[in-house]
Amino acid sequence: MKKFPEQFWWGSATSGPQAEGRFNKPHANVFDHWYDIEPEKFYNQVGPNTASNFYNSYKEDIQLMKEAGLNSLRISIQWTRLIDDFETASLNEDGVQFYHNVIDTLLEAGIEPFVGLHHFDLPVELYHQYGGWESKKVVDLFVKFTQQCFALYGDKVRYWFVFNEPMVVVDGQYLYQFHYPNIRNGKKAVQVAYNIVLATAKTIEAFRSGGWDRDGQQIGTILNLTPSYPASDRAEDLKASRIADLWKNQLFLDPAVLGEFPSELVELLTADGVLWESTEEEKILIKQNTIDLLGVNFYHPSRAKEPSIIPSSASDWMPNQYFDDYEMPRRRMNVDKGWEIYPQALYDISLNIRDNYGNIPWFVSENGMGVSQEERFMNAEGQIDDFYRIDFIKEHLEWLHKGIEAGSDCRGYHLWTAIDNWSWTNAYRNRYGLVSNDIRTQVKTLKKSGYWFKQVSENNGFSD
Ligand code: BGP
Repeated sequence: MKKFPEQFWWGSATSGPQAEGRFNKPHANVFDHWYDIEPEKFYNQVGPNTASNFYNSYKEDIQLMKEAGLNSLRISIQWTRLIDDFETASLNEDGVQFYHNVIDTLLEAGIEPFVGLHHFDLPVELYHQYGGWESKKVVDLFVKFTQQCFALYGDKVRYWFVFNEPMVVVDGQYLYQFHYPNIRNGKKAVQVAYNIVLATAKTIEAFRSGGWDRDGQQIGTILNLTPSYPASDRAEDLKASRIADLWKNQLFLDPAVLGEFPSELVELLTADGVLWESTEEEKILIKQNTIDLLGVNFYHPSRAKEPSIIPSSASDWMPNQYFDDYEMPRRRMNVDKGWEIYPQALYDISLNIRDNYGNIPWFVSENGMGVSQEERFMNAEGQIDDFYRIDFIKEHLEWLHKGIEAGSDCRGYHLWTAIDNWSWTNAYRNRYGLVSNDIRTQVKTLKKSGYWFKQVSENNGFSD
């Protein structure tokens, strides 16, 4: 039997934009807006309008989550639902009440609410008016919004998370064009990364100076870590992998946990003429306001080889001028999603956190397997027999368990996700849930993995 530490968080993550639907929301975020103007960019033209209808069905959904054994759930508060006026952070009462209801229902069900404050859902008005995360003005408006969240829900919520996967915001919006506004501008990307780090530190500062940590409440952030492995031992590949790691992982991990950016990366960006604009005062703020708890989203590793692109000037700067993706022969793939499956990386992450990040408390805040057309696995009883998801989770948990045995302070495992939900431009193509959702009828049914997960949670582990 593989037993996990006592009070281990067995749970899942979801997000406001992917679950709630746009019902009664006073503002549009960047995804809402993008869907309004270019619906053809979304799989089957399905947008975020209904999502998994959580706004209307949160009570029933939370009941299903309980049936799947969750003892904790990460939700996110949408800036565009809670706030009426972004400049003053005045409140939208319907939004205020909705999040009270959700948090109360979770607590009544014995599910600990973990609350995120930004899940790719920048208000589009703030992009059009100020350039979004390019602007430090937006950083300050965001902090005002988070202070409202702490004041409203701070007595009920023990675990707060400032950002979800900031690297995806940088990559999607500013480099590789998969989030609105789909820009390609390396210099802006670097400034946005910095501004998000600054926003994280300023929010943590506001949380602590406001006394919201008074009863042991903690604040953290959620990073998608993708350990980098070199294609070979050749010096060129080793260098490529080192820089990939600096950019993809350490850029956000180091300031969050250690309070400073990796000097190697700062030197590289300086030499290339693309370093962010910052002040000495901000540097101190970042140093002093590091996280209590780290959330790690792990889906796939990254493998790097010597790059092929040679930029001609600083204005063409892109981080991948330093590394190319390497497709290792015979690697295991999740074919539907196009991601490599490499559970051992969770062990490597565990040791990295133990050895290089002061063994900070952390948890797996997302991990999961997206599979298309899951109806093909429906059995005679009408249940989806997702044996592949059970195997996937089990293998990841085995490596995580080894990491914990080696002394890494991992406190939980959250699957992406409890109930099949809407996934950005992929909409409903790939399903991740322990519970299936028929998007035409919104009928939700536990999959085989849902029953299995409940046993794991109840036994605090599983047999080999
Ligand atoms: C993570 C996000 C989630 C979720 C997940 C699955 O990057 O934090 O919001 O969407 O990935 O990926 P996808 O939706 O692209 O299949």
